Amino acid sequence: MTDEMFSLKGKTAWVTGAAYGIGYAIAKAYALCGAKIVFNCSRQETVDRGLKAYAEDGIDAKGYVCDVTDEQAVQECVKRITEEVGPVDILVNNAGIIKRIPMTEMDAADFRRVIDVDLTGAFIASKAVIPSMIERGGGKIINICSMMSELGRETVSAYAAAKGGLKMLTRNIASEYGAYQICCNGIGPGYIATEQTAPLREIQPDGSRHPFDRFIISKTPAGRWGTPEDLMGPAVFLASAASDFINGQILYVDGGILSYIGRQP
Ligand code: NAP
Ligand code: GCO
Repeated sequence: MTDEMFSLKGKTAWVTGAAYGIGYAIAKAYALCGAKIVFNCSRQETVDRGLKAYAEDGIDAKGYVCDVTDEQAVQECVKRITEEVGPVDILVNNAGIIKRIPMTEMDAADFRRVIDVDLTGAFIASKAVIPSMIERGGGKIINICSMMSELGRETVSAYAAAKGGLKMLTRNIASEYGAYQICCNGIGPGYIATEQTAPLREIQPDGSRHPFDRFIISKTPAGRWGTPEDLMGPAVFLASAASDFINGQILYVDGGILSYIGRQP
């Protein structure tokens, strides 16, 4: 065993939705381990924001405007990535949205959009890279799942359904393509301080912490929100040769929240 097991030198890593937040941290970790970085977002301004951030971090990343729910656009994006950078060795299905609406008040269109981005998008992107991975003897696919792959809570029915489905898509890709040395695993972040969870951490008018913020702190043994940087090591591990015999697993990076019944009041 050497540290080469964790090297990503010469690999092309495509992290969807990696302009900022969790995806950006994962892509930065991959760059630090030697990978070539490509990412996509659905909006030009977000791609531009990401390119600026990568450049400031000294990372030569390529960004593409591509909505992961548009299969033709994804196929064309993968063709461009292959021509301009190289075949995708590592795919991280990170792009995701959430809509926090009580189920009985949620339009079916809103429900479908969350499922489309968070679940179907991962199917579309994975389908686009698997044939090339098979031809080249293998690859790594990492799906960014969630606490909501295991738990429900009020107002996140679509998101939980999508992330629960993403857990099973992870297992099914592992089952269907493991024989081709394709490893498909998931990372289940706990509550991470990003733009997506900013509304849950807003300081209240009286200067106090958001009730949900206090709730998560109490439910997390680590006593804090996670940061995108907490995901860097687990993501490198699952993208590297160090995890070649791990397939279909979800690695929860949650500060212990899933294991904890909660402090006695
Ligand atoms: P974020 O800050 O909201 O960033 C989401 C990224 O995805 C943005 O770059 C966004 O760019 C992109 N995106 C959204 N829809 C897209 C689409 N249709 N096609 C392509 N790109 C798209 O999210 P985050 O907090 O970093 O979370 C990243 C992933 O981790 C998500 O899958 C989320 O569900 C999951 N997660 C987050 C947490 C947490 O606590 N933050 C915990 C567990 C899991 P555009 O809007 O420009 O497309
Ligand atoms: C929410 C949060 C969570 C996190 C994450 C937890 O509203 O409950 O957004 O869903 O995003 O998925 O793992």
